[in-house]
Amino acid sequence: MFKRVLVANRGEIAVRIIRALREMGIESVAVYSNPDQDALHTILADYAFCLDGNRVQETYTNMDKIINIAKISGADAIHPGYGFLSERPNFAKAVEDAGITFIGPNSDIIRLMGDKIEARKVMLSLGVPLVKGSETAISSYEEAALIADKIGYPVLIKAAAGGGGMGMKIASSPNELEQALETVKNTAISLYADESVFLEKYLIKPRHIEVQVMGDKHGNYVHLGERECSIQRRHMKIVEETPCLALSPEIREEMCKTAVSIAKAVGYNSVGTVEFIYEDNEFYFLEMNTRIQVEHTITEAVTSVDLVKEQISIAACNPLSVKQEDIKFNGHAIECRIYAEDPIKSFTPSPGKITDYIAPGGPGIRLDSGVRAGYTVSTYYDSMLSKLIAIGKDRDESIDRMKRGLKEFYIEGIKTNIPMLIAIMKDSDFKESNISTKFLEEHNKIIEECSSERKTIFIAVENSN
Ligand code: MV4
Repeated sequence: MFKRVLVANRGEIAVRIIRALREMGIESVAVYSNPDQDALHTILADYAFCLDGNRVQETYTNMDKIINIAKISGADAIHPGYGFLSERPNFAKAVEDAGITFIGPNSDIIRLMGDKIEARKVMLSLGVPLVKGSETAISSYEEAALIADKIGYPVLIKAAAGGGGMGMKIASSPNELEQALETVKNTAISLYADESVFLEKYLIKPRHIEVQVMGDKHGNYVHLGERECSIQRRHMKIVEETPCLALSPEIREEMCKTAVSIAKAVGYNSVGTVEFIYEDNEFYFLEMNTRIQVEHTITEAVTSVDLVKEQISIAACNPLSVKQEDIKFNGHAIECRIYAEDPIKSFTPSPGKITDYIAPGGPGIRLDSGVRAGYTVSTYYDSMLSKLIAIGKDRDESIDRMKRGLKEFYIEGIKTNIPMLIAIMKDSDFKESNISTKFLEEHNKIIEECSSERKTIFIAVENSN
């Protein structure tokens, strides 16, 4: 096992990783930017190194500096968390080349899954269901038009190097195709320096369901069930839950088996997630994420498997601690992401100092947070502050606990999306799990209620924020 691990991240996930390391008897090394000098992850780690001298925006992506600090501090592994350097094959490779263990799958798998066209080819060869579309990169407008005519509009143009909703554009009819193609190509060049794009039939109102998998370095593979992640806004997930009410036991089994077969086929050796879209009782592969995900917490809640400890242990060449038949699914879990956003300024980031802070607790509540009273939220980083997880014997109980936890959560000094989360929990369609990726677009009243200055809402905000 490792003696000391550098955590190349910040916020709640850095805290989450430090906690796992401490339970495992491994020392933690934090890195931090100037604005994060008194952040929770900086305080909680056994050692902390300042990464100043860079533009603060680039601090946590400075590969050379981070690898250097790992060497200086005597860390034998680096945990990248999510975002930042977590899915950059060149970073994973550089870490390995420096004689340090990268806590994640090997760099070849990260590279493969980072190329959505290559990933599609692998899935095609494995017989994994794919949305109809191009099998290779689109080389010309004429080729795109031909494929689009064959599969029918609307179509979605996606960047090969994209993912998570970045670099995509819908063409609803032939006359929008050329423009959409140009736009995605240009975005792809400026964001990823790679102009490869592909095309898929656009599913109008799917659910987004993903399966958690794990593989070790000894050829063992398991799944840990699915997560329903449909409730999102501008590609930012807001609420996730497990299990997904829409799945029959048969489809769930099929989806989880498919995810495991993908992990096996590529020799996946870490924790990972296979993303699907689901519509009309059919699921289709979207992408595979090779990192620990934000919403891993709900899977932990219903399986009692600690995914971060497992990820660290796998990287240290240990076999998985569980076999498929040992994994039992208990109860229902929901995660709400707490963002520092101002609802009356159309949910733009709301930076500032947290002047008072009361964390929710009690039965069935877990809070993973990167902030505390006295901490100043800056605009340099993602505006997600915390994740509130509610666990119950069934979905109704987890919803009741979530509502209660959200009302207890008191964050003074900045605006948050807590009122919107409470409105979602109270919504009748949500209660019936009548949801899709279009949920918030179709429930404008949830957003309007939270963003208007109507007195009733303001009382609610004042009392329960
Ligand atoms: C799609 C789609 C509909 N049809 N592909 C967005 C994130 C990226 N992983 C792929 N995404 C989508 N791909 C086809 N052919 C709809 C989405 C999508 C979405 C997917 C998951 C979660 C939220 C989403 C919100 C809007 C669109």
